[in-house]
Amino acid sequence: MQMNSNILFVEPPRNFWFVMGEYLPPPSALLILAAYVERELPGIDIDIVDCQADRLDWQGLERYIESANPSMILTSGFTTNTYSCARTCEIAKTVNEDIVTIVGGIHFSFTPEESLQSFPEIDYIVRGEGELTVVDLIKTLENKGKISQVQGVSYRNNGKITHNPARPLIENLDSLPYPAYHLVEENLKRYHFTMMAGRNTRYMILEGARGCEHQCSFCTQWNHWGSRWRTKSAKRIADEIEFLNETYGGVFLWFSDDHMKLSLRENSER
Ligand code: B12
Ligand code: SF4
Repeated sequence: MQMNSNILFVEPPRNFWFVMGEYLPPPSALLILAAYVERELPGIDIDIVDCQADRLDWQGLERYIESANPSMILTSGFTTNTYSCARTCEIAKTVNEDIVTIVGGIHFSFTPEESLQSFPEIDYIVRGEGELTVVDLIKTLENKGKISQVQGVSYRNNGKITHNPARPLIENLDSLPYPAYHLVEENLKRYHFTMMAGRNTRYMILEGARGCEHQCSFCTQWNHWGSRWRTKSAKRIADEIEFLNETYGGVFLWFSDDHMKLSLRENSER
């Protein structure tokens, strides 16, 4: 299929977590999603702008969007980053109101109704696991198909907020590609976490597993991932570590796992 979209993943300017001292993290969720979109929709032109690493403020982001001229922008938010995601979408719409704005991540997954009410600049919210849904959504937008058939999406339909049914989770996490660090290769030397590994140690994030079976009342993660713990195989995790280290010189590798359950990867090769 010929794809015309030019999509821009945006890591917006953010406030830092002062408790953790001085650090610059890679935009892990965007790298994981971009890798999947790139593999499944090879005709699509994909770019990632990381405003932290490129030291872009809001004006800089606006200029970047103007020159990239994307047809869609995608951004990701924890609760603390909600306003920066909304502002990113607002800027995109100021540059060109035809740019389709898509957000996802933990905060928007839990608050789709409230978020679509509060932020008219957001067109689509991808709830929960993003890979399959975002590919389906991009294809459907490209083909001018029926958004009502895209599972896991919330959106405005003739002014009415609509929440399509949830999408089942991916059963085999080994089927996911490695995160698309090649799309931020220029920035790799900048990612670091001083308190954990020093100023000059290359910091990368990878996933071994998603979710958790416990249900701590203060935690959003178990609910976000359907109260299940799914893991990649031990071999896949080892291959991914080797790949990040050998290809990109990643030395401080931070596992994003909600629960490590190291001893319980019993179905995996050791
Ligand atoms: C690594 C990490 C960090 C790193 C930085 C990460 C980064 N990339 O910027 C550091 C250490 C700096 C950090 C800081 C903080 N963190 Co933190 N962090 C994590 C951790 C462990 C992994 C994040 C990750 O990469 N996950 C893997 C990705 C793939 O998962 P995901 O984001 O959910 O994405 C999937 C879907 O949600 C969806 N999706 C996500 N985004 C998008 C976007 C689009 C467009 C689409 C279509 C889909 C989509 O698709 C993805 C793939 O399926 C998570 C826990 C976790 N396991 O997620 C906590 C977590 C995100 N952090 C959390 C918190 C609270 C914080 C802080 C606020 C802590 C504090 N008290 O100050 C700060 C915020 C700093 C800031 N201003 O950004 C909470 C957020 C809870 C919430 N309700 O928002 C989490 C969930 C931990 C927890 N158990 O509660 N964090
Ligand atoms: S991820 Fe941690 S805090 Fe959240 S439910 Fe599981 S054990 Fe509890």
